[in-house]
Amino acid sequence: MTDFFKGIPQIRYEGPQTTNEFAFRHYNPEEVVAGKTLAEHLRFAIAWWHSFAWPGGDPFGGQTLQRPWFGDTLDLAKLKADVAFEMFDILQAPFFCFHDADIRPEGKDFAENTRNLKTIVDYIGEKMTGSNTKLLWGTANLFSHRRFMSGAATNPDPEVFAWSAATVKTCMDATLQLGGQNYVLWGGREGYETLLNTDLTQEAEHAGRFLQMVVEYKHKIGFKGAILIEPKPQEPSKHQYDYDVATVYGFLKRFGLEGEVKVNIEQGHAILAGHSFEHELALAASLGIFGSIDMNRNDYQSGWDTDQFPDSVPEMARAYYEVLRAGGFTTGGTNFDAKIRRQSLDPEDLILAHVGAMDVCARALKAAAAALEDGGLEAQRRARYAGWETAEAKAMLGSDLASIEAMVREKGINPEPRSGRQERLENLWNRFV
Ligand code: XLS
Ligand code: NI
Ligand code: NI
Repeated sequence: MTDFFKGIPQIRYEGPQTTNEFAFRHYNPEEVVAGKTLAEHLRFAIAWWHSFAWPGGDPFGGQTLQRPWFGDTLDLAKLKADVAFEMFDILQAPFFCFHDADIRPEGKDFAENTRNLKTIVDYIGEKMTGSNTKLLWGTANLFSHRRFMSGAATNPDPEVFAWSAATVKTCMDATLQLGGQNYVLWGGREGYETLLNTDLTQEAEHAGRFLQMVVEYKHKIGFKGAILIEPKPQEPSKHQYDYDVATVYGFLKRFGLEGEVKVNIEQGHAILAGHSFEHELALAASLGIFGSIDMNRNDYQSGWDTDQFPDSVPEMARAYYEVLRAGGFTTGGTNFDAKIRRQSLDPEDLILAHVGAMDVCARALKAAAAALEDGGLEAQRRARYAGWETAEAKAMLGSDLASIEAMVREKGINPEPRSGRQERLENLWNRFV
């Protein structure tokens, strides 16, 4: 045991009336809602990078957080893992997620990176045998080190492509070893700063081939989890290729991967792309590529990826409504890709940020489940399209423009607009949140 979280009790459900800060007020992991426990619905995961590796910097200032495990040695990386598993236990967290660079010290070359990764993955594997926390997904950090400044798979330098492919192989091996349920690729530097030096065509070809290799390797090693792309429109590059769900789907189709790869959708990224979170979720479900979510929020004034913890039940309820309509998570879950503010120095801040966020998500999920169970919204959605249930309307889709023109003349078709009932539906929705 380390003493980092000394005095902080394990968080338990005490109900909405409790005034105990160190308790769940809404997240009762065992509570059954719509046929599953809240733990099974929500599948919460802790992000290693934000919670244990982030030093608290911003563009104008450096490190604010001083953690006893900061430093590039294997012993400190093990201490970091010890503290991580203590936090998972305090929160009863079902899952965690990691990048290679979050968990291992940076080596002087590829061989040392791989050795370091193996040592720490073995160590984490041992810790997992005595813990209830599982791995939701692993990934490779192909964006922080200076070698990736012009991209990883899309880098003009084939040596960077090679380094990146080799690194992803080691991270997929690590994810398999730890029983991970998904493998994520966020194209951190896959984009451009200026079109003046960029060959869009060639970069897309390389990115497509890279992803095919990932899928080939997944089958080769018998990894049963899902491969997930995480879309994001801007930041860090001026333009990111995996802009949003629609763009990623087009890319997957182009390279024949739409049946192999799904998406990990992040709240803040959806907003940066000019969409709502629920739009991205609904679209992914409709395209058959919904995988998992990164839960967070951005500050609505600052306009960049501030990765704060979610605090809005009504907004999250709209998101979970789409998750439930999509049939819920299979391999995916709710990963808190969120960090405390740089002034939140205390160990308690780290714990309570997660407690609050888990409660917000639980309330949102329960509201969404109640709205879905009520059925009123879905009945009205279906009623709006009821005209298409007639044989005549269906036959029209197999017809052609000239025949439809003849039909419109013959029948004297002259459509009368009908209310979309938006406010009435909003009122109905608001009964549940
Ligand atoms: C950054 C991304 C990143 C991915 C994992 O904006 O959200 O944290 O989730 O590489
Ligand atoms: Ni993000
Ligand atoms: Ni993310």
